[in-house]
Amino acid sequence: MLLPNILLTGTPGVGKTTLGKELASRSGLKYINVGDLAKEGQLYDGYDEEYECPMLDEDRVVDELDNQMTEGGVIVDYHGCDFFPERWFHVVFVLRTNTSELYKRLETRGYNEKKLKDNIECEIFQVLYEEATASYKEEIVHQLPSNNPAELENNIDFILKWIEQWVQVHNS
Ligand code: DAT
Repeated sequence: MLLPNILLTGTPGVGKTTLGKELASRSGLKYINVGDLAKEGQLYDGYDEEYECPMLDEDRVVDELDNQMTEGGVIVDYHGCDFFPERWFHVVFVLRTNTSELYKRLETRGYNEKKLKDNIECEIFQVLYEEATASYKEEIVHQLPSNNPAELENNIDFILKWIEQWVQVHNS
């Protein structure tokens, strides 16, 4: 059976992981968190002194995932998308969260002032939405609000329906 690949993107803290894991358990698709994958495989290339974090080796991440992506049925979670091959994804969801709510979530994570400010600005200036529309056909890029549990439920329902339709169209 043909299954779609879904990209969940957006500023850190908008709820990609929460949504991705729930979607995977309800749809049977496989969930992949690119940050965790890189950590497990040490897919890094250098260290970012300013942000005090290792830098992703994008080419190795792509190589690592390519076979699975070609097979289909994968939900990918990452706060970036311009280095993934365009052919990988059938749909892209950019989660969006209001500034005050996002601030609370990131503060809980213990982010320092600079990291907090940069991530809030990233959301205000819709950096990830613009990256997504620059990297994929606009008609496959959708923004979803992700401020509260009701919106999370709506997003799950919406994406499950989208998957069901895609599967019907591509397997008949
Ligand atoms: P991300 O993977 O985008 O970094 P996350 O899934 O780890 O985000 O979520 C960050 C925090 O926000 C976490 O404590 C769960 C919470 N959260 C996620 N989606 C939410 C929603 N729709 N409503 C309320 N809280 C949410």
